[in-house]
Amino acid sequence: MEQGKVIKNYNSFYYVQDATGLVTCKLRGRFKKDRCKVVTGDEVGFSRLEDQSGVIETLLPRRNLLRRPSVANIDQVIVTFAAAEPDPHPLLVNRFLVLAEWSEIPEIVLCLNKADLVDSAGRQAALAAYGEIGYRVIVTSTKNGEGIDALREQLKNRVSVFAGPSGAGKSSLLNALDPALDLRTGEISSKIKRGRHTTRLAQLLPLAGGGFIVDTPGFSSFELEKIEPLRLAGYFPEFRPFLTGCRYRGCTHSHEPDCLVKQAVAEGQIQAVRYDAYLNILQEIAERKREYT
Ligand SMILES: Nc1nc2c(ncn2[C@@H]2O[C@H](COP(=O)(O)OP(=O)(O)OP(=O)(O)O)[C@@H](O)[C@H]2O)c(=O)[nH]1
Ligand SMILES: [Mg+2]
Ligand SMILES: [Zn+2]
Repeated sequence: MEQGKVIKNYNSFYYVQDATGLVTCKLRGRFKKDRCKVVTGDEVGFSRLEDQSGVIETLLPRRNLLRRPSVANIDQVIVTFAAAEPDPHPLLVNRFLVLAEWSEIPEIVLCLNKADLVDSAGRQAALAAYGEIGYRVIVTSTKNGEGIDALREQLKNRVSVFAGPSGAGKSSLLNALDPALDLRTGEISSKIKRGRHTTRLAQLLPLAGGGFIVDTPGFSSFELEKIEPLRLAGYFPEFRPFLTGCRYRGCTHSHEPDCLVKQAVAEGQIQAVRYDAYLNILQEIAERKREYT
């Protein structure tokens, strides 16, 4: 049996990349009744038919899985946001960060794009805020080329997903990295995006220098309701040192007295904007839970 990576899934066809090239595969029947879904990014074993097409026989264990779009085995997420136009929306950026942490993506990098639109004070503020948490921040501009080489280096030989608000410049960045990708840009209207022609087709696009990237549509809202409320704080890396030692076991770090997280916020060790994002998501999760139970 041969082995390869699913780079695209369209209707019932799976395009599997192996060392020799791209093989068009179908699924062995038993996958269908197992309700075991093969998604883009999966490593699979397949057998070859006479016409050189393939049949997927086995699904190898996944390292992680991102939902919407469904992509497996991601090495890193590049959370992209604009320094201006649209103005950065910290809650939205923080939601993307939580989504990536929850999905167990090994590396999370921020990309501050449209640096050409702000002065150095504007970019320093954004850099400091996220750098303090411990995330790497790459500052880019597709208009003057700043940071494109650094980004290309970060992507080399890895599977990277670009996520972030609509209009941040994700597709533009990918085109700047590799003009052969020729992705569509500038469509900010979300109405168009939800139209019937817009399949949320997640595709691994090979990069010229090695590696794959996934461009995602800039959804402005997504649900984090599957997160366990008591686990949420752990998805904020800078909260972790404060998570053991609150007075109450099962402290949600919201209303309880003698809470080390709240104390860290008061002392400036945790940024207020991050704590606000935490409370906001916590409330959303709690409401959903009530609806379902
Ligand atoms: N000034 C400036 N404009 C940029 C930059 N990068 C992209 N843009 C512009 O921002 C707009 C949106 O860019 P896209 O690449 O389509 O943004 P996106 O993140 O892919 O958006 P969605 O696909 O809707 O999620 C386009 O008009 C781009 O020309 C940049 O570095 N500086
Ligand atoms: Mg785009
Ligand atoms: Zn607490």
